[in-house]
Amino acid sequence: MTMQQIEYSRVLVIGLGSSGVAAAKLAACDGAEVVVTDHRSSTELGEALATLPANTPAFLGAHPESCLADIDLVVLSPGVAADLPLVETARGRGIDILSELEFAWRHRADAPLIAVTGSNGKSTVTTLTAAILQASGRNTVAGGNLGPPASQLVLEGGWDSWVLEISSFQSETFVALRPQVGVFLNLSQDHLERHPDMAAYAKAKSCLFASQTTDDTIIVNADDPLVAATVTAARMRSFSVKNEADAFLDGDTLRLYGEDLMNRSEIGLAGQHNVANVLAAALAASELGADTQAGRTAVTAFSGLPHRHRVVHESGGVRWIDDSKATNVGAALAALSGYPENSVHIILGGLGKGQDFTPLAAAVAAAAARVYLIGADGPEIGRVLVGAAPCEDAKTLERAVESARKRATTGQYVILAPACASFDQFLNYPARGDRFSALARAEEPRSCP
Ligand code: UMA
Ligand code: ADP
Repeated sequence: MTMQQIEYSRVLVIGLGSSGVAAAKLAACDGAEVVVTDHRSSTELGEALATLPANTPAFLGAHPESCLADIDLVVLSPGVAADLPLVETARGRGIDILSELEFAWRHRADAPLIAVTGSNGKSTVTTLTAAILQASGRNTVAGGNLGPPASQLVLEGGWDSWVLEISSFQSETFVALRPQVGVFLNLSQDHLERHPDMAAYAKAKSCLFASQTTDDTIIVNADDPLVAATVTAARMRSFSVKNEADAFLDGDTLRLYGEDLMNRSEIGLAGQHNVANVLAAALAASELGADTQAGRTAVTAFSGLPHRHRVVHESGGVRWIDDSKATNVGAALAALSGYPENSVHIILGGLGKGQDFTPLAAAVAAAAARVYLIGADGPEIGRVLVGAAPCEDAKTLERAVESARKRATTGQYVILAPACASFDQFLNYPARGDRFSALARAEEPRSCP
């Protein structure tokens, strides 16, 4: 099998989550011999194994070196670290190594790709960009980090252009992936549990633009100096909510290349950050020929994705907002911005991923009536918020909601925007958000476990 610049006949796929399984199926469709490995056992993997092509050799429970025998390509799931010993061994032997996303892309390098990265807003911008292109009559699909995996999109086929959300886990091992349009939304601390420091995280993000040429476009946030300074050969287009740019907010009007796009009141999503997201999506879609009117219609119809700052309940004049996807400090700051002083009961905490929580203090002081701390790193957040607002170490979401219900009064908000990952107490962020919604809607106070 020959893909763009790589020939392979026997591939090892590491990790059997959604992307690994899709990559294994895609490799089998290529006619390659497929071998898989996962550090979970067959019992833990359960259904994932059943969905693999029949008789796929599987090394489970560990990653033994023997699984590299005769392998000429290794495909990495995003959750697999690039310095895993098995990957280092493969590298030492000169075996080609590709992330699942680049493996998929090499099957469809002919199709126009818009690739979206940044610390926050990727899923929103990816979804909106695809919606604008679809409204303009293009046969565009969306996927990548927000799912479905890129390999799954290739297997399904039937489209002519794609918009992929790219995480730093995916881009850090990019070799030649070259998006016709790259979008860089913003950069703030995240995933320091995986990347050794902020410089390494930023470098992993910038790999998305490294193979672009002067024929390609990079769309950058002019309001974020780190992003605006990205080094690339691609022609640069910029968006801003502060100053004039290719797409910018002019008073209450969003302008795209000097033309009126829409009034900000037509955007169905709250917050200045979502104005920035709309500007980025409009610019990106315009690179593939999107129609301005269709773009306006698509943006107006878009009511946001679940668990991203959505009102899930209202009772007694108190609004309950699920922003469980605010898994880093940058997103929690966006969640707090624009609320009046003393109006927000905010739930913070979970797994902090090595972040510095200090920037939260000013935003909490400006908007919060009270803070409810949960999870493993709740106490660490409490330490930086001393003096900013009254803090309560609720420990669990249940206790936090119960306490907030007693204290929040008409005109106030209870917001779950934890600035942390959820894995210490929940399966994932959607499970945390769903639990919050269920607790919010239960009018009777619940007893604590
Ligand atoms: N595994 C190993 N060895 C390792 C590490 C993991 O065998 O050293 C195995 C695990 O046992 C598990 C499998 O790998 O069976 C999991 O692989 P994965 O973590 O890559 O999970 P997938 O289900 O393939 O999901 C991945 C993304 N996950 C991560 O980046 C952690 C999903 O993003 C993405 O939706 C999916 O591919 C489709 O592209 C999730 C995510 O949390 C939502 N992303 C992070 C974020 O958004 O902040 C980056
Ligand atoms: P990502 O895919 O990068 O995680 P999402 O669109 O899923 O981005 O949003 C994740 C979180 O970030 C949510 O809490 C959302 O409200 C917030 N958010 C969305 N866009 C931005 C932005 N441009 N800047 C800061 N925070 C944002």
